[in-house]
Amino acid sequence: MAGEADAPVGRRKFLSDAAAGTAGLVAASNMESTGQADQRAREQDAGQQAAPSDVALRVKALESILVEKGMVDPATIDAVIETYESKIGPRNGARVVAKAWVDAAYRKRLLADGTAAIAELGYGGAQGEHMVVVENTPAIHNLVVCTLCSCYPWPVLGLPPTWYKSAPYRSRAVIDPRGVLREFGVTLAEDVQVRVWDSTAEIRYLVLPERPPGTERMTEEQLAALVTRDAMVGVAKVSARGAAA
Ligand SMILES: [Co+2]
Repeated sequence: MAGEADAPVGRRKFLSDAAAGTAGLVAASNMESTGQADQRAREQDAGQQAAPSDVALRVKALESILVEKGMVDPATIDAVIETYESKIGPRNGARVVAKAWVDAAYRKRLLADGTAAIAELGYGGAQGEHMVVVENTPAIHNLVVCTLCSCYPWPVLGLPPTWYKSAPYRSRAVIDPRGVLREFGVTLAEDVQVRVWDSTAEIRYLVLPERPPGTERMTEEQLAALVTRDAMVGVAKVSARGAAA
């Protein structure tokens, strides 16, 4: 894909690494309620018939015909998808994060009931997903994964990136979250606790990253421009560097 050429080594590794499968890792994550486990079992049943959906096959067929007839350039399609993955999609989440940084009452509502607080800004899932927002602090780092498929908080982040759907990320995020974070360029001190959140069809997690130092005088809009998709999945921190002041 167009965007992968300049992706960090870590992401490319997740795309190419044929390491461990995911069997048995759900228990290892050790943090699911019974309800989530039931949902997980249903997802797993569905996943075992892992043929592409009818819609996916039709889309692929259409794309092939358009490319074959020279009507579209595959690089253009990739560029559009990349835009939705990394630019347009995550802007909703970035606005949620920036508002939480500048408005203490909103932050409190967001952490207490993510679904309702996100809906206040006009974002919500048509499928009724429950949104849970988890806050990074100097002592706690949160990381989001879907161990079985690619459940993702799409109303606030758009389309999941390819690495998020890759088997190596899905398995290693649970087995070795610190190692995964290092490959994304995030090295955490030993005393920082890492929490891994396993998304389901019904519960989607969004990370509220730490507000970077040196941003005290920024407006909500300027802050939103700093917030990246990766930071809201928990594989990056938000940096004030390179900010449009
Ligand atoms: Co899933």
